[in-house]
Amino acid sequence: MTHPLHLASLSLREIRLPLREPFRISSGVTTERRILLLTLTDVDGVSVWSECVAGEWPNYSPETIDTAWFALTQWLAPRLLGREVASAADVRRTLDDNIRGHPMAKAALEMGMWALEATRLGRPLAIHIGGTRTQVEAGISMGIQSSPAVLAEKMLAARDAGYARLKCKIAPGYDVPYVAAVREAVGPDVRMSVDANAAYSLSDHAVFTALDALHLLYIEQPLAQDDLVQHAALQVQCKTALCLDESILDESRAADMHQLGSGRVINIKPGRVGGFAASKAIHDLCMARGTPVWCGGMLESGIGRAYNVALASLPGFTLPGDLSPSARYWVEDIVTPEWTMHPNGLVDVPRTQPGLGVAPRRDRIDALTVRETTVRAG
Ligand code: OSB
Ligand code: MG
Repeated sequence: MTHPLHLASLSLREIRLPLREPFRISSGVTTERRILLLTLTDVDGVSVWSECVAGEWPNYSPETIDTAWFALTQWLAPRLLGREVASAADVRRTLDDNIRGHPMAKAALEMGMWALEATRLGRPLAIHIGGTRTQVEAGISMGIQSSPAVLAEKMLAARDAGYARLKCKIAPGYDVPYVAAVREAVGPDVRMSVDANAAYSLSDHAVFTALDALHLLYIEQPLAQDDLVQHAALQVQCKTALCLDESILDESRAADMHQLGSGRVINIKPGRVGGFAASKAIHDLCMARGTPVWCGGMLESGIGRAYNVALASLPGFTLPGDLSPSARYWVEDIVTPEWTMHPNGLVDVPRTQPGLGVAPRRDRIDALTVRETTVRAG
């Protein structure tokens, strides 16, 4: 079924892409993305693009674009260049062997190898990784705003645009009145969630009790990024499901979450867990236990989004993902066609052409590039 993959060169480039509006979370604000794009080329000259989702600053996870650049050029690319791997499913093991951490750097390479394999086999990426859906539901993730009224107005517009779920970023001082204003504006039936990005502690009972009254789908990552034990204590107190993002780094953490009762939903970001093999393992484990999962986002360009949409088409992704269309983030994306959302909140999964299903716009990418390097076998 699969054929060996043999990488000949890996190109890295950094592009700068300004966001249409600043994105503020509890731990910092992003106004312009510094995006690391990879081009993987095999010995037959077949070439695919992938994206590393590491941020500009280590405020979500320890990785940044600069640590990923270093890890990829110094440690990870040399693991794959000039040697055959039996299949994309084996890449994870090759990259994890005695190299700890750096999941976003690993994921960019590992997911690129899945796309290379799909392309070589003439298959759409989504189908190649086991996706079954033809469309996926998109939710919006809205940054912290200057007032409850401003947030409510934006979320009303998002509801009217068709988003299947509205997620508000929260932080101490920017929580209950903000989320209550949104609930009031959009009505009782709209699916809503909040994401604290680890900004709270167990002593914040009052906040969680008030959120419990707002009928949220889940509260995402309320407590520390490396915690499972305190989340379990909080889940006992909260009626609302907890959803873990930062705390789930692989399938063993997902199993621990189930064992400890630290949450009832998982946000799978393939970058955070090291790629598609790990994402699929978490997905399979959650499906077996009846735990819903959804695909998170990291303000990706249209290249990274292709990978997220493919992942979200797996059967266990039963909740809307952070899969907003291109125009939510960028004046102009770097792929054609751009990603769009139907008025009912659905995004089409590319299922006809081999590979990603969108074409990177080479001229535009060249014009946005601020640095570039190529690593070759040798
Ligand atoms: O916690 O989900 C998060 C962006 C950067 C860092 C962390 C998060 C996010 C998002 C972005 O919520 C969602 C998107 O890409 O639309
Ligand atoms: Mg999150």
